[in-house]
Amino acid sequence: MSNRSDTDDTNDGDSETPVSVGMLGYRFMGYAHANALARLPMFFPDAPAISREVLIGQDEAALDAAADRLGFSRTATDWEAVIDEVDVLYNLGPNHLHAEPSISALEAGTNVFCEKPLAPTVEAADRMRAAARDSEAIAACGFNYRFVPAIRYARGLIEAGELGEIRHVRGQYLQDGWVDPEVPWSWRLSEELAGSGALGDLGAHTIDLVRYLLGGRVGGIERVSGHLATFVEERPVDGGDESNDTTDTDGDSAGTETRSVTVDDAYSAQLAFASGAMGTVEASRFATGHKNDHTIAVHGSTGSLKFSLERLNELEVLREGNRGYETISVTDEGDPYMEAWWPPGHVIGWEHTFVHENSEFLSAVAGGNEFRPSFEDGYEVQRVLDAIARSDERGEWVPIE
Ligand code: SOE
Repeated sequence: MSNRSDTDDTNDGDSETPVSVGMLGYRFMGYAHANALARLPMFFPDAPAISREVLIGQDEAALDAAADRLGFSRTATDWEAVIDEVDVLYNLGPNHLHAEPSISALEAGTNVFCEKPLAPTVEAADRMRAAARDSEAIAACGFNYRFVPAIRYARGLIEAGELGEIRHVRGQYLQDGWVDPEVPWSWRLSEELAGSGALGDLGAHTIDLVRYLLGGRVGGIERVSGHLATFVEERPVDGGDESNDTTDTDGDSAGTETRSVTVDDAYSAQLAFASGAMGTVEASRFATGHKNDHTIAVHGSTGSLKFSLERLNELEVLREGNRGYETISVTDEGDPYMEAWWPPGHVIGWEHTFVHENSEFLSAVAGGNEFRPSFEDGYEVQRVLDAIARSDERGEWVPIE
């Protein structure tokens, strides 16, 4: 791997020492975050300079090619050998690899950005948040939908009391990437590797948004009633490495070997808040016709709001006294993050949420400031996911433990 001079995302020859980044994982989330790092100097010049130092993975050939495309100076196949050589470790690996590298990095004083869900289990998430508490380093959990301008705008309306007393929140995360039973097995279908299916992969986002938007206004989730379902119990194994993320492969299964699906393909749950407010949340990987359809609605005593990721530049708001919803284009200069991009009305996309998230996280690292969502937030989400799964097993409401 040749060393490169163009992998330092320095800001206009800034003399500051770049924040060095090690990135574990180089598929879907690797591209999302490496793209975000590359955009920072141009659109968020106040963010610290970044050096894309080392890309970490198992398959050396794939790793080399990925390092070229993602702009990393070198590669490594052993995360333990490099976690104390960088300022930040991005842990973008499969869920079962979230705990150990993140904990080791924090113990070495290295800042950590770990993708969601924080861990496959609430026990592992608890160990991760304990390591973050014991470390001076910053520990972030990758709930990128907090960094959608319309979501930030929505939170401002709720916080300002524009909706009045909160009565309902309802969230859906609908995809259909697994409807075809021939889509090969992936680590995302294994309870041992992922922890859960749609519940943790998609539901984690929704539960985090519920917490982020409603904050202290509903007194937290007290108990839940959950239902999980698996529609396809076996899937073909493709020729690639078993941790292949099927969303990244061509989906052709080479042989006749099959492997069991040991997680949910869909979940639904009811949430009871301390304030008496009600929540209804669900996610499915079998919502035929829905590609990445994350929606959330909040209904209060004097108003409501509705957000859809498929129209992420807009927010539908019903204000007191109006007969119907108004559709607000959250693209004005004064709207969250929008001054970094284009004139009003020039819409942004899914990938921009990662640029916003990384600018905030890396600025917090450079300034030694708190960053949210943290490992504490990731742990609180994991407690809710765990309760939903326990409720499904018992067939009754269960408290958050
Ligand atoms: C699942 O396909 C997935 O990639 C999630 O893992 C991501 O968190 C979500 O943003 C998009 O869908």
